[in-house]
Amino acid sequence: MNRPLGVTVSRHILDSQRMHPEATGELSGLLSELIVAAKTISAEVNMAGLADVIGLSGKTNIQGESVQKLDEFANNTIKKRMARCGYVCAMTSEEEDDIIPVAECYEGKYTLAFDPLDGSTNIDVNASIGTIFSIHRRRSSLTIGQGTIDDLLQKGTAQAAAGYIIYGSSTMLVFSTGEGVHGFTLDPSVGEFFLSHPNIQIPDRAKYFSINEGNTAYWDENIRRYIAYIKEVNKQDGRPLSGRYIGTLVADFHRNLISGGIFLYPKDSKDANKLSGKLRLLYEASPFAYLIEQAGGRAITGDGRNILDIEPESLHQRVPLIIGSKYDVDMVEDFLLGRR
Ligand code: AFP
Repeated sequence: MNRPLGVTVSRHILDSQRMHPEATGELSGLLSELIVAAKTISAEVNMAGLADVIGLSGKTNIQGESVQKLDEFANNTIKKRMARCGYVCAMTSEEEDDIIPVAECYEGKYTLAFDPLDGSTNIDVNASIGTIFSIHRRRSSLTIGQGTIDDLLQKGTAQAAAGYIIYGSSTMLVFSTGEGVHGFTLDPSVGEFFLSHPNIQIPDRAKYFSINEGNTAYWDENIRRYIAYIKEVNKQDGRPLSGRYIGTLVADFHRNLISGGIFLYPKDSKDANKLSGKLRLLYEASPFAYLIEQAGGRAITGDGRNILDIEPESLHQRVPLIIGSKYDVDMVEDFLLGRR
């Protein structure tokens, strides 16, 4: 079989680094280590159903959710590899209560926030799952040694890079370092990611909408009005939109990014004490908001804030998230802010 002479992800990262003579190569090094962790997780995910890797680990995470064995494996793989890579000074994981410290002899100038395995309820049913990451430059001085929680609690606008790996019909890595969004597909026969989706731009108009409609009773009236509106028939302006919801944000985001779509996890009243969102700012909303803006889309909370402008207050803070094609996010905002 003739194989195309593809651009490997390492080649792509090094070429981008060359465009910046001031670059030290540390971000490139960090990304390369993360890619090794992703390949390790991908190999384990592909064993699900064969080896004893599916099912519960018997533990509960900070969010009060049961931890799957694969969740635990992915978390440990990233944590152990990145703690010794020499490029990060502190980490936080969706699966850990507190900041993950990095030994002083290994500390570097970046921080890493990650969701090791997003969509864990989909593991047992063979639907797509993913890993999400967000990288910031540390704010504290390198001379201080270990990074602090303050280094991790930074706005989305300050990200140096963000991305995800989707374990789906193939394994894909999609990331941005602020110069567009690029997608790479893993060729499992050679164990290498090749550039398959250069410079991804999200279509300006959504083809799909993604929301958990089981939550309708908990939504604000304005969200109900918007969802009813996009289901109305109006061929001229492309309605009704088609509904697609996987329940793995990585997979819902990826489909909408490629095909044009809008994903909504608005604030709801499920928690009787307060109206809140479900998704986590540092591990989900912020990295995806960074990617979507790089791809020409938008990400908002629905109450007048852009996701990237939110100053995080805690590691596991939750936010409402409305993200996707620009035209459609603008439209939701009009509904939510009472302009329609
Ligand atoms: P899990 O990783 O616990 O399965 O959560 C997945 C997730 O955080 C995100 O990936 C989905 O978009 C969202 O939750 C789905 O939530 P609902 O099940 O409430 O629709």
